[in-house]
Amino acid sequence: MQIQSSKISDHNQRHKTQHNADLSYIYDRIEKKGLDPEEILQKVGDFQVAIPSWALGTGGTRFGRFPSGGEPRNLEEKIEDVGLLHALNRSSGAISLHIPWDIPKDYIAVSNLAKSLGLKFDAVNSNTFQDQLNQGLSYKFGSLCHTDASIRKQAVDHNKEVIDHGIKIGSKSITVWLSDGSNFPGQQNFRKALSHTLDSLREIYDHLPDDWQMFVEYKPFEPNFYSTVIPDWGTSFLLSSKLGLKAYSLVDLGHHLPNTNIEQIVATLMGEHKLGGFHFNDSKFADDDLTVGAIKPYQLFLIFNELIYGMEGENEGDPPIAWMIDASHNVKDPLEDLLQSVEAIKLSYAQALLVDRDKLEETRENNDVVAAQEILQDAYRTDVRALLTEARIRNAAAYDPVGLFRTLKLRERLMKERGSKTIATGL
Ligand code: LRH
Ligand code: MN
Repeated sequence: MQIQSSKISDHNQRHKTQHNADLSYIYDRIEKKGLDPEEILQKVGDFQVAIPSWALGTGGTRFGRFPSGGEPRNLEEKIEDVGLLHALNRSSGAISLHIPWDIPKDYIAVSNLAKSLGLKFDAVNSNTFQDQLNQGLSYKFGSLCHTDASIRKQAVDHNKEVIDHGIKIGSKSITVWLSDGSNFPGQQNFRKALSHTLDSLREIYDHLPDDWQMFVEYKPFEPNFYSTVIPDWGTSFLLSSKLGLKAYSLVDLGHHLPNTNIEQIVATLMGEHKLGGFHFNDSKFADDDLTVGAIKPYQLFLIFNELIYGMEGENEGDPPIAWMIDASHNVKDPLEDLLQSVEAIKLSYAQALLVDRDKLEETRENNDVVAAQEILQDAYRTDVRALLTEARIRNAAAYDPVGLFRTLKLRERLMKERGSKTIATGL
């Protein structure tokens, strides 16, 4: 399913007057700050977020799953759904695949379909947190860390296969998240588990093409509830530093214990040139995988404040950071949820671009704490939504993506096309 461009231009035309009023407000605010609205608009327009292939259907918890209907039944329909998102916001220009949930049957056809929708393939994800039907040995007690060398080998081979799939579709990075850990004191030898994991990651690292990256994703708990082999940024940084220049840490916002200062972790990893990418989502308690910006929007702004400090400064020469969403939708329409998440990410980026960095540095050097907060919160409290809207309209996308998704009854059309009981592979 594709959206006729006339539907989008008619929609935008209907909102032209209101939009122009909103736009002149923000242009005026930005110029008063001595900043160039066009320069910021260009950066906002160019900012693309990768959509997770495993979040195009409704997710669930162990307590239940409530499918929304019209979910994609295969990889091609997942790519089409990301194509719909990209047509509506021209900001979802990539898809991140999870293997084996999304093994392409026809690499050429899948690549051509993605290209025809203006999509690239971001990081591919391995999966040694589940046992597949045709799998010889179980990952019940771990994978890359396992006490049994043949199980470690099976997991290493899987990750190499994931890289090979990625090469065939033009991806340039692999994300390795390990559920490996233990549920009880005494169950695991922490030292052996970590050294096995490092040795196994090194074998996978050596399989990377020269222009590839490996993202080491950390998580404090779940599915193991006593220890996780890679629980925090420090362990991920340790491993990615020992592995080499192609290895980086990946920050999943939901993978932090309550009240963790994630923006400080971002600053530290960037300072070491080891921040590779993000899994954006939001959370109240744990790895809730909620809509980005739904719970802690100020934290997201503060994270982008640190990101821009690096991107426009000491990290200018670094490889581009991988901007990816990792969310799960229990009660929202998956596509509406993803549209809201992309919007929230770009809002925080745009707000952070309004921070007067030189003035902020000055207040910090003078320990003028009040003035520092005033500078940050003035940017955070600036309504930049019209800037994002203008960037969309200039890229032939929709004034109101969620609004148009509903007006065009896209979910209803997907349900008619695919059925109301279809369930997408994924979490
Ligand atoms: C683990 C995780 C990881 C994915 C999975 C779907 O919680 O964040 O990034 O492999 O979710
Ligand atoms: Mn993740």
